[in-house]
Formats: sequence, structure tokens, C-alpha cells
Amino acid sequence: MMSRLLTLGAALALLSACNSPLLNHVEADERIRTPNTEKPSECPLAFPKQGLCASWTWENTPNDQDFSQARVVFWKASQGSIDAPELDPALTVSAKLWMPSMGHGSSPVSVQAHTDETGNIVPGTFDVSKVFFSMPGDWEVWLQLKQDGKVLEQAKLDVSI
Ligand SMILES: [Cu+2]
Repeated sequence: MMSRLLTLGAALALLSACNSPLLNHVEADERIRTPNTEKPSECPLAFPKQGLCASWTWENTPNDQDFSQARVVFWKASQGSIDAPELDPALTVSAKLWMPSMGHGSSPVSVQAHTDETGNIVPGTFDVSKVFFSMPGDWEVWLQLKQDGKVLEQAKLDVSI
């Protein structure tokens, strides 16, 4: 509880420090808007160099009050659709939050291999947690494939908070 209050305080301090039209969102009552539901795509997040596609499914409505969670699934692009079998990208999967209008991010974001009830890793499936949008506005979520700490390829998801 205390830490949430502190986080909120920090977010409010940020808001009052920056002279941004985003402040209008705070005054509006509908602060929490539903995320962008872009048209369904065969390859919602494309990684053409790796020949992969990924989906990103929120497990809650992303907002600026609490951590959000999502499920990410990878599949082979040549198999054409989300119904293709999951495929392990065999690279480190990470996620980065970015607010382009103000040039800052937000951390931490945690990405873990998804495990089934028996504790076995489900190939190509990841749980994203600790997604914290520190203020309302337009955000980018970058899903990244890394090797030795270097980003090989990344794909963007737009989110309005
Ligand atoms: Cu900001």
C-alpha cells in the first residue's frame, strides 16, 4: 500500500513537473481507456529477420494505477497465423515501455517463460508482468528479441492509457 502511494506520488510529481497536454487526460473522468484494439492481423508483431510472428494479449486493461500483465506467443511467420504451433524463438525475450511524446520509459518489466500446471515450460509462450505505465497518454510497448544483451529485432505495440 505504502509503495503504491509513493508510486502514485511520483507519477503526480512528474505530471505537475511537465507542461504537457497529457494533463487534460487526468482531469477527464475516463482516465482509463481501453487499449488500442487494432485490426486483427495474421502477424500482429512481426520479426521478419527471425521469421517469427508474435501475439500480445493483455490479461487486464492496461492502466496507470497498477501493474499490468500480458501473455506473448511466438510462431513461425511462414505458417501464417496465430493458429500455427508455438515456436520457441531461442533468443532472450524482453519488453520495453516507452512514452514517445516525453522521451521516457518505465520499468521494471519482467518476461518469463510460461509454465503449465506441472511446471514445464510451454515453448514460445511468455508471461509479461510488472508492466507499469507511470502516467496516462500514448505509450509504445516494444517486444524485443535479444542475444548477448543486444537487441536483434523488435516490434511495437501502441497502447493508449
Ligand atoms: Cu510521460
